[in-house]
Amino acid sequence: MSLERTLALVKPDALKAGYTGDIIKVIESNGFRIIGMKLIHLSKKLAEGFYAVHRERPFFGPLTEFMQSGPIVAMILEREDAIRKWREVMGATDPLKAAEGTLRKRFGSSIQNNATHGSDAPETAAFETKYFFSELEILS
Ligand code: 3AN
Repeated sequence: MSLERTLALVKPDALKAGYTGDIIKVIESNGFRIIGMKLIHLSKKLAEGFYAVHRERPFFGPLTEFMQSGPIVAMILEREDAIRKWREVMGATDPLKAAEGTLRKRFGSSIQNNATHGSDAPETAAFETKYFFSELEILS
């Protein structure tokens, strides 16, 4: 299988609680190469654009409010099967249902405040990596 890229976010809850270092350690120990990384504080508008696919969902307002409540770390991760593997490392969306040892189990506190984000398919990974990074900011 060839190398694949995915977008990873450390969400405001996890950054505020001081888990960024632990999360990066897990990323590196799982064989991902970090090829882009930045610290950002999203505006409400940028948070809404990022989650536009969810705009009809009842949790859209609270979710975008949460995502602009504090700074986040955005990263592009590269490895074989990166999209599936990163979602496995993060665990289920709901920390209560996430497997033992996963990031959301360890660091998430609710289905909304679930510590990390990962793209869910190649098309979303392409959209999401471009949303946060220009070509100049990505290692080759
Ligand atoms: P995932 O991030 O696991 O791919 P999605 O794409 O279904 O999950 O949801 C995007 C984000 O929306 C989640 N990471 C979570 O923060 C939030 N979310 C999803 N479902 C709910 C829900 N039922 N209530 C509140 N927030 C939710």
